[in-house]
Amino acid sequence: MAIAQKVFFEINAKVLQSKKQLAILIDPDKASNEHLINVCNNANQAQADLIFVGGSYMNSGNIENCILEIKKHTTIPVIIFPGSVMQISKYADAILFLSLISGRNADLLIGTQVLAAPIIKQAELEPIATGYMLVESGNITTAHYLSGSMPIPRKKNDLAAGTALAAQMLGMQCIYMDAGSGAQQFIPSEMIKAVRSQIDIPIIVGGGITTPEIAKQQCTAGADIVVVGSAIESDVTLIGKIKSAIDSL
Ligand code: 1GP
Repeated sequence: MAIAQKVFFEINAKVLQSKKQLAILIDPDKASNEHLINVCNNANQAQADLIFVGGSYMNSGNIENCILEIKKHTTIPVIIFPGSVMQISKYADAILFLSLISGRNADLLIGTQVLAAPIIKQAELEPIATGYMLVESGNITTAHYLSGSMPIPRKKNDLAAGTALAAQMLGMQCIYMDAGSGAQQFIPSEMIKAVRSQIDIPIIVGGGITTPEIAKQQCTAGADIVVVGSAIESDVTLIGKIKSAIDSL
């Protein structure tokens, strides 16, 4: 039997109401329990929409403990943003079932998914089919390096739009445009606009979003969900500030 698409349904309902969403990205390697509690408290207060958990390169292997700890302190949906097939846990609410459509690395287009699919099914975890696009961001991020793939050049708006359109035609549920964690340059607004003009499915944008102004700009360009990771690691009060900024749109 197919797994219910509860989390995606909620995401899409907000998209249909043109309500912009904030996803907080937590890297389990960098999150002490104290930090997690702090993030959850701020997220609850700000009514953040989603919590993503995962990392391109994880050393500690404690994704499950991290999710369980988050679950003790919030009811905000927890979605795994997996860096590898090892990052699957039945305690999350959903998982971004990613295909790296900006690259030409067969393993990350379909290979890893073949390994992960039975594990996700057994865990009764909701998969959200996501076309994942890495975009050139000024520096080589961990995701760029580990994927062994070329990101989309930041001025090639037509390539980005065509890639996203192909993903929609293939039946993917959303697009994730990522400059990579700690990116020097966030995704250009023009590129988000070009992608938005071609597709109807939700657009997630992340990488290098460090201020409420940038988050607002990315939403105005067409992002439905902005993902903020690194900046919140150093300042949890940004959760409330970014959420108010995108709510004002
Ligand atoms: C990375 O999009 C996420 O995959 C978030 O990036 O850590 O730069 O916010 P930051």
